[in-house]
Amino acid sequence: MGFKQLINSKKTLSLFAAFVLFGTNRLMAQATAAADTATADKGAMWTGVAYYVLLFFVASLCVAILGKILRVYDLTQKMQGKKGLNWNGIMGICCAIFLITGMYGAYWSLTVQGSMSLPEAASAHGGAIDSMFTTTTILTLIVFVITQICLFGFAFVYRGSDKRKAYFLPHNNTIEKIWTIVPATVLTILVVFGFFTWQKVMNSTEAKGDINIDVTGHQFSWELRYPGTDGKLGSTNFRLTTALNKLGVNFKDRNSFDDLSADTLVIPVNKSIRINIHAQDVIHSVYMPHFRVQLNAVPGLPTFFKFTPTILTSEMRRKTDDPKFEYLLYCNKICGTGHYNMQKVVRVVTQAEYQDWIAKQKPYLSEPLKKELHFADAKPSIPVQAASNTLALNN
Ligand SMILES: [Cu+2]
Repeated sequence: MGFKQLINSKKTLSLFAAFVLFGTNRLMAQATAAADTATADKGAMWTGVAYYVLLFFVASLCVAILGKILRVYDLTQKMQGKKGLNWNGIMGICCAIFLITGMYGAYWSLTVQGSMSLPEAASAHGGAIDSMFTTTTILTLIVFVITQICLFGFAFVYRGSDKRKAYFLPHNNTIEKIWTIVPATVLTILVVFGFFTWQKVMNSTEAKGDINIDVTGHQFSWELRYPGTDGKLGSTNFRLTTALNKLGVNFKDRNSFDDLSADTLVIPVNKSIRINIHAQDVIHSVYMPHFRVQLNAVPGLPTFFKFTPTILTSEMRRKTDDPKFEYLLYCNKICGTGHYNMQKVVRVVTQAEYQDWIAKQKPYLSEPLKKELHFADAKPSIPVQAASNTLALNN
């Protein structure tokens, strides 16, 4: 195929189109990310795109040149009456090389990146999740190794040769049975194992925790609400949401009077913590990897997760040899541009430290909110504007 034909061929054009689209995508993504930092990064962005475009063309050119050289060599050999290149042999050896390098890559990924996957479990149910994860990983790893060896090993060992003829195997019931029954059995065991583990973790019959905490997600932060001395959280209604009453707490419910707001999710060790999960705009996801906790926060659909932290933050700081270590609550749903920054510090403390901390937290029902709601002890001078905003409360 000549150079003109190469340029004109549909395949080349569609490849180029896909590449341009990919480049534009990259450009758009970078442009969004760089929107805040304005023009400063623009130079770097264009250099980045140009670099990848150039790299793609150089790599394509190298492959094309190598292919042409081999083709010319092959034709020359044939013209001289020789056998030419043994493509079956080359492809077979390529498969063997791919098998060895691929297996090494998988081993490297498992040992180097695998150790980064999950930190030590710091909750009572964490062990059960981990053992399920390990069982699944070991089983899939065994299947992966066997299938890869069979796939590329067979392609190498039984590569095309003039000395032997391929065996024609149209159908074999025994093989069909084996490769249907074995995976079905293994998958059933895994699903049933997972089902019982999840049932045990969620344990909804004993839904009430020692401490109930409301965790509400919105773009792009988490709001926390703790119960006061009565241990009960007041109800909420999204219609009551105002600038001051961010969570739409219903103050007709007396349980809400002593509720507290907090900046850090402080929880006592070895106590059952129930977090009530809410979302105010889009779907977010409460994710605390150390505690093996993850549950979506869906607008209009309150959910909860109950767990028992078992390792103090101070103990974890010693274990990780990191004096600044903090547990974190992340958002695990890509919920918008500020998603990456949507996190809250979680601190596991002793019961005494928790009591000290909770005593210092500010009431959710702040003075300005009392004024907005016309509470008896608030000053009578309420602006007309604010008063009209409270109409929704009487619905
Ligand atoms: Cu989010």
